[in-house]
Amino acid sequence: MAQIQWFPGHMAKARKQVQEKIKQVDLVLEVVDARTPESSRNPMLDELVADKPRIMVLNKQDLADPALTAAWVQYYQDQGFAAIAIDAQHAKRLQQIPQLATKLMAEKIARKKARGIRNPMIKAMCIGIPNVGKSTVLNRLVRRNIAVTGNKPGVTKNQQWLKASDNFQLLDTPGILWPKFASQTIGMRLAFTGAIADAVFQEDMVGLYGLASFMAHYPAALKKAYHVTDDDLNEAPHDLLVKLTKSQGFAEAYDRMAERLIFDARQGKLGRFTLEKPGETDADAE
Ligand SMILES: Nc1nc2c(ncn2[C@@H]2O[C@H](COP(=O)(O)OP(=O)(O)OP(=O)(O)O)[C@@H](O)[C@H]2O)c(=O)[nH]1
Ligand SMILES: [Mg+2]
Repeated sequence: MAQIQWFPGHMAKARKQVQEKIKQVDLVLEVVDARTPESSRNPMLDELVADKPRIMVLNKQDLADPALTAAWVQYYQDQGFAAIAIDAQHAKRLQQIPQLATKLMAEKIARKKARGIRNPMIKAMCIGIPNVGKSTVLNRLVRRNIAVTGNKPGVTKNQQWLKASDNFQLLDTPGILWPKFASQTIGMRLAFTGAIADAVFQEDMVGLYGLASFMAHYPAALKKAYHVTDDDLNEAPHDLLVKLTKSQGFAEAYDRMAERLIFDARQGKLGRFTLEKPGETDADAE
């Protein structure tokens, strides 16, 4: 899988742009998908962001498992980050972001005021992998739909400054992936939630990964959506995929059943789910 080219030229360019702009900003909003918080963190960004103050924004919490979202917020706070879970499609709680930013910048703001700057500007850069909702978060913060958004990776093509208020400015950036995932599971999680273009992975592999996860952690969702029985849940994931393919009317087109499962999960039709737990290794997950 590492051979597949999902790190096209525009991502290398986006990375370079972040590197250039990082010096101009006071803090960083790192947006992750609450369904895959750790897998949706780009390890390259740690290096780029270095010691800039950072707010971890766990977005799409409306789609994620609430108990696990709370556990993840705690996990990041324990690591010394400011962290907040939000649903950027609704403005609720979003104002906590400028509040947190002001708190993190308190010393710097005080220094600027002491130098006679009456209303110091806070500049924040929004970073993260594709499709986690960076542009949607920024549109909410500026209360206008300026940044283009869309439910596929790679919507934002260029950096763009947006003004949230007289003293809060935000930089939208294109989503950046990294050239090689540490494990296959990370790739599967990102494909299942739509952070990587669908064309990069085989649907049946991604669907099978999703099915196995739901069998292990959210069996009730499968029972409700596809009338899966307790006996079915004892089958190997592959056998259940074959069975579902038939029962859902796709005959032997396993890829179409896989596609359906991925689609339903992304739409929220299988309920709220989170694909990883704090402290769990990929080996545990596999
Ligand atoms: N359910 C749900 N959907 C969201 C949320 N935030 C964003 N979305 C949707 O997720 C999709 C991606 O949002 P964008 O804001 O375009 O994502 P992005 O991170 O800017 O993506 P790139 O520009 O491709 O890197 C869009 O269809 C949004 O409507 C959220 O909190 N909940
Ligand atoms: Mg965007």
